Amino acid sequence: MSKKIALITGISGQDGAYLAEFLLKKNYKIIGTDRRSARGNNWRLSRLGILNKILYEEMELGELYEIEKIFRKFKIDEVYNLAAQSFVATSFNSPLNTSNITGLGVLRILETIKTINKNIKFYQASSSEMFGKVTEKTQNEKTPLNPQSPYAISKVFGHYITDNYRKSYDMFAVSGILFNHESPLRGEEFVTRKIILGLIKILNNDLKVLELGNIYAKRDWGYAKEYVEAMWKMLQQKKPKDFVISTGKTYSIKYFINLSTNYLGLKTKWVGKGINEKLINVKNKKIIIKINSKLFRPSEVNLLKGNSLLAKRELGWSPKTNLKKLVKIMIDEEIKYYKK
Ligand code: NAP
Ligand code: F7E
Repeated sequence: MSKKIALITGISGQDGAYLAEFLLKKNYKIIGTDRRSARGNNWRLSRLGILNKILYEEMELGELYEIEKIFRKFKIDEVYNLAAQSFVATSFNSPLNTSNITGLGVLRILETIKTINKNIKFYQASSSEMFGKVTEKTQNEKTPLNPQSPYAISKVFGHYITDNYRKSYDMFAVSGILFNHESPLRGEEFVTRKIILGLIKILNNDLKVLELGNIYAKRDWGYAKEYVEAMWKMLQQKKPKDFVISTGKTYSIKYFINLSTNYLGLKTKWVGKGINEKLINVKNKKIIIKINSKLFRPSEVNLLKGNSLLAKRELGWSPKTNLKKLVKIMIDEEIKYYKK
């Protein structure tokens, strides 16, 4: 039997790398798309040892003709649309680009599938950020969306247009509403990796103080390597359906910092309040973390906590790694690769 062909947009990102690793083990042929401007940004695929096992094609999600070219060249079975301007903070400074890529990019792919081959299965990377200022204590597939950033609004567009193409054109198009998922392959701008890398830099005297924004926001953090399996499972269902993927637990950024300093063996103490709150290294009395108001977002999502019971029931998916274990995985690998 010939191999199934999966197209992964955003192959150079965290999820693209783990998903490619996962699908290769399932004997898929992988076509990974990247941007001309980012060629060479492939450290994640190198680290997983799969750099040479993927067929690369250039694709800028803003260019319809580049998308169509790839869909005409290969007989694709499954598409995983992971490419996006994915950093919420940046979306406030680049709302037009974010809407064009994170939002309209989804439509460009759906239109291409509709025109070229409606049998291609499509996965859209939707996000818990769409729940925004939450209207329910835990969020599931039926919770109303209330987005708070250009990023989240673009994801809402991607989410609804996927739903619309599924219903209007009888396409197998689904969205996974994934809550925050982290790993050693997380981008350095996201708060978990920023904290871990920052603390390790401080321990190595490469940084004096780590600056953060709102440390009281709470997130439902899972392990990215487990979340990509749920993406695949969604495309193997008999009928297309959307699923929430989450751990069901929520913790503040401050709690994440405390777990990290504990695991690193740092004795620390929080002092001050609000903008003056600081984390002190008890041993040498130096400030390790301070708050920078410039890192606050114009509009914040204070709390996210998912309910993925539907995924457990219908996909047989549930999270396995708790936050303490995730911190250990991230710190161990950060230390291993630090300055290599
Ligand atoms: P990531 O590490 O930031 O990766 C994003 C990918 O998109 C990168 O490969 C990036 O390529 C690519 N990209 C950006 N702009 C592009 C453009 N104009 N044309 C083509 N490709 C472009 O994100 P991630 O954490 O793996 O997340 C994967 C997807 O899931 C994203 O859509 C994200 O919004 C969504 N999501 C993530 C989470 C999470 O917690 N990680 C949760 C829910 C949803 P470059 O290397 O060229 O920048
Ligand atoms: O922020 C707060 C910040 O940037 C988490 C993306 O993958 O998950 C991610 O979006 C929280 C926010 O992730 C800093 O204000 C405080 O409340 O790690 P983050 P995010 O915005 O939740 C969702 C599900 C996605 O879909 C996105 O693509 O941490 N925070 N101080 C900070 N955040 C950052 N980045 N940097 C700080 O210094």
